[in-house]
Amino acid sequence: MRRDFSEGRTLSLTGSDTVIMSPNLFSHANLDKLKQKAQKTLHRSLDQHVKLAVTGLSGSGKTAFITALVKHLTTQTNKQNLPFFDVVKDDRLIAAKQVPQSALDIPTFDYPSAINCLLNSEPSWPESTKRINTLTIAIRYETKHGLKQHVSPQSTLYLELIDYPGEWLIDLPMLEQDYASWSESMLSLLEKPEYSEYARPFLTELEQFNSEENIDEQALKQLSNLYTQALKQLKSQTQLAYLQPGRQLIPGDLEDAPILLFFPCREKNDKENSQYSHLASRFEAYKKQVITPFYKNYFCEFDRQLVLVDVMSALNDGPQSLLEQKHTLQAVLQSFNYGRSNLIKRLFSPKIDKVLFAANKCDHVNGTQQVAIAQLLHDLVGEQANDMRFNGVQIETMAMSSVQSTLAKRIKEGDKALDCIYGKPLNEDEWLTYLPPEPPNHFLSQSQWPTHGFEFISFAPLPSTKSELTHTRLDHALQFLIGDKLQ
Ligand SMILES: Nc1nc2c(ncn2[C@@H]2O[C@H](COP(=O)(O)OP(=O)(O)OP(=O)(O)O)[C@@H](O)[C@H]2O)c(=O)[nH]1
Ligand SMILES: [Mg+2]
Repeated sequence: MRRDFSEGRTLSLTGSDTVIMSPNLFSHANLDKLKQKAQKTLHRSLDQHVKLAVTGLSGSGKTAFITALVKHLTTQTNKQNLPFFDVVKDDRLIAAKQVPQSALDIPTFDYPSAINCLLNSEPSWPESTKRINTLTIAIRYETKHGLKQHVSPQSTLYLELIDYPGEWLIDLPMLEQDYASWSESMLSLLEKPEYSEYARPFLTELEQFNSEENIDEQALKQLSNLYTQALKQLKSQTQLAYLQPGRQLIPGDLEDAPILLFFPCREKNDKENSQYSHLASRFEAYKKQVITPFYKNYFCEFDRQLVLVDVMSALNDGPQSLLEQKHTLQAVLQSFNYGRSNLIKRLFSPKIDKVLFAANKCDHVNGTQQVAIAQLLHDLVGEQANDMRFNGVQIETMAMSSVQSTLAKRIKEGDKALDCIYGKPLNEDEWLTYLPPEPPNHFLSQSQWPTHGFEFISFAPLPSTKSELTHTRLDHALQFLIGDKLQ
């Protein structure tokens, strides 16, 4: 049924939908408005929000990655720069820009400072992160397929990123422990020969500590400070990352708060008002009031996850470090995504469907060696990756450098060509041509370790030309992490 609009009263859109129209309402202008409104509503419903968890231990390169991502998406979106990022390759990326974040209670990622460091005439790395912060990037693009293309040639993807001190990530496995089991695991670690020298003042004082006595805040504070000192020493002198509680290293807003004043103790004592029970209740309070809200508020509901790993620093430090890195990654990943305990299940609703493991800073080795670095990482996280795949998560492992610090340089030595790297070592004035040691492509035990160990050098970021950054495989990473959301 269809009547003349100018006179009519009734318009049948489908066989059953009957809409009563006033003739003077139904001018062309109004029809256009209605169309626009309908399109806007559709656009809005087609816009997508993606929360990307940028995960990694302290110093793994989270802040540098976020800075590089913002820089490349906002000002360097050309095919030469991001050839494997489909939306750029297909000329469909319209523009990307930072937009107001939805979380109003945490600071905004300080992109201007971070990018200034990297683009400076004497480039330097952004500072280590001291507080949680966040940033949202809106990416407007032309759609490619199906329904979207039919109704709307454009869509927007809101990409939400969170940056935080890597030390805080290490606290997550504590949620599955009670004070006694946590104490046992931390003390066994500190007592290992390679770490005990850094923890000696704390361990010696702990021997004198009587956990049965009534609460003595002063004594607890003193031992707690010694424990924090031990953690700080281990952080600065070794590559050990499993240092709990993370807030004793980077307190954020909790500087000097009593909730941080606890340490591991084996002398179990259930007496009410004993030092031990006081420590145990502080430990539980830390879990409940610090760790749980942090993860609940900021870490649940992620869609995608990037796990950055600095394998070369662990190799530099020796076999024990590599082993510790493997264990730390296992512990964190297990509880992060697919914790088996009910508590973790209640805390998170894991909906992450893609995880990228990236051996970061791969420009510390030459192009051929980068393959070995990616294989080594694959070996380190193999078990977790397998669990995730079993749970339906898509996994990829690659070697990447979000900000490049070296150039490839081939030099001749007699008949041989040597694939070197060229850059300015951190804190040095002279540029260096360096032949990196051959990295292993699988996990090495102590007995397999080469006699002279490994020496990979860290470099300052490359000076930028035309205020642009360079990268290694950042485009591959972007394609894997969000490429499918930009179709
Ligand atoms: N070559 C290279 N080095 C990098 C890269 N990203 C980070 N680095 C090095 O790693 C250091 C730590 O990087 P950050 O980005 O601060 O690491 P983070 O994970 O944010 O560390 P926290 O804030 O302490 O948790 C930098 O100071 C650089 O020396 C990269 O893409 N390439
Ligand atoms: Mg950081």
